[in-house]
Amino acid sequence: MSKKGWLARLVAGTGLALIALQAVAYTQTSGGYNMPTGVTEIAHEVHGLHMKVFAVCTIIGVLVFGVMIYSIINHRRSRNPKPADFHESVKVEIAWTLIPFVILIGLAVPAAGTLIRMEDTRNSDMTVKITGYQWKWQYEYVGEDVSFFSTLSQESNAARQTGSGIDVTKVPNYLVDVDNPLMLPVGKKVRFLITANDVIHAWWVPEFAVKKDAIPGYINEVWTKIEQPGTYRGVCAELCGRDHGFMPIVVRAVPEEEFKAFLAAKKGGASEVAAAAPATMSDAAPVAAEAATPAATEVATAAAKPAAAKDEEPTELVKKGEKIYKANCAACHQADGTGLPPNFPSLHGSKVANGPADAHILQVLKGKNLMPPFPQLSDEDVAAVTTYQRQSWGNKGSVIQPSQVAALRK
Ligand code: HEC
Ligand SMILES: [Cu+2]
Repeated sequence: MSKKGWLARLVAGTGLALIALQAVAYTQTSGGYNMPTGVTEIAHEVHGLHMKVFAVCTIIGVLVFGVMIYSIINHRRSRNPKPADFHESVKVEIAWTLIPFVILIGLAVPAAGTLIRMEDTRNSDMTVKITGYQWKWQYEYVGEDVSFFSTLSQESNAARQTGSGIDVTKVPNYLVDVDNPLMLPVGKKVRFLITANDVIHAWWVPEFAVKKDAIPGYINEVWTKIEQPGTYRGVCAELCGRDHGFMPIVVRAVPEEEFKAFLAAKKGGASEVAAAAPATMSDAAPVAAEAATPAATEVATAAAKPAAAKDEEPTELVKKGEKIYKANCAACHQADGTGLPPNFPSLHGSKVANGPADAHILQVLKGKNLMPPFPQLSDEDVAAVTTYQRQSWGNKGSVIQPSQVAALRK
């Protein structure tokens, strides 16, 4: 072989080795190209499996491509025009059947073990029901009477609007931040029951190695046990419609004491708690006086009208409506109804909230321009939230009943 030929090989070989070394180095750094090592035992196992498979693939790749490249160069036609034509070698056939078989079994056995452990939700310390909506998550601490919605943070949401003029690189955790993170205790086995209310979503937090489809009508089970306190982020991993990219997941893992304090505070009547779980609302405390008074006369007329059996007491509607408003509408229209002009209009003296009921209901069901539709809200919820808007902030709109919403939904 000529001197030049060897030199070319040396340079090419060194180059390849350097690329390979760099790739390996990157896999070891977090935030590099590799998947995270994670903060749960399962995540570590998954990472370990991934590295094992990666190593096997690399070795096979180097061997196969090595032989291929060697053959292409050394058995090229210009050099050796008569190819060998051996075939039906029993030894070779046995080898290339057995070797892949052994490799696959060697990978499948540990992988199956991890899969079985992932599915084993027995002996969990607590359960969180996760429901996907277009486009938000609902978390319910089963048996604790605590539940709330978790939506894209107001900062990210304002910045993402077309023409917002906000430099998104300056928004902290842009598109991966929420208003109400899921709080979980560290060191506890948490079982998740995952479902959806409209289309298929998927709840995915890479640091936990948890990724499960959220399917309407089905409940999927999975679990986690977080080792270290911290904030862990994820996203919906199933293309679920227009705002699929805007329903991030944030989990805050805290020591058990802090978690208990959080639960207690939520039970102590944080407003969005009951809104998220209308079925469990039982307290019948009187409505805030300011919301009820301006509507008193209209309330009386509306109540006097002959109405369907399931019609709601207006005071109940306003009370429920405030909670639904805070959970679903306040991000844009603000808790005090003043909005964030110019994009999100104030509802004080709003034409829609003081105008015909149908237009108001349709705006909530179907959305309008920058305002998303809310088909996931029940008839009762829509009636409640629109009534709340029509009776608040000096507005003089009429009461809206669930039956009116039902009629327009068709
Ligand atoms: C993502 C932000 C956003 C959310 C959340 C939102 N809205 Fe809106 N809303 C808007 C925008 C933008 C408009 C103006 C739409 C237009 O006319 O172009 C609007 C307009 C309205 C109006 C009409 C105001 C007027 O007089 O022009 C009403 C009523 C309203 N929204 C009710 C609701 C209700 C009820 C909810 C919660 C269920 C809600 N909105 C949630 C963005 C939002
Ligand atoms: Cu989704």
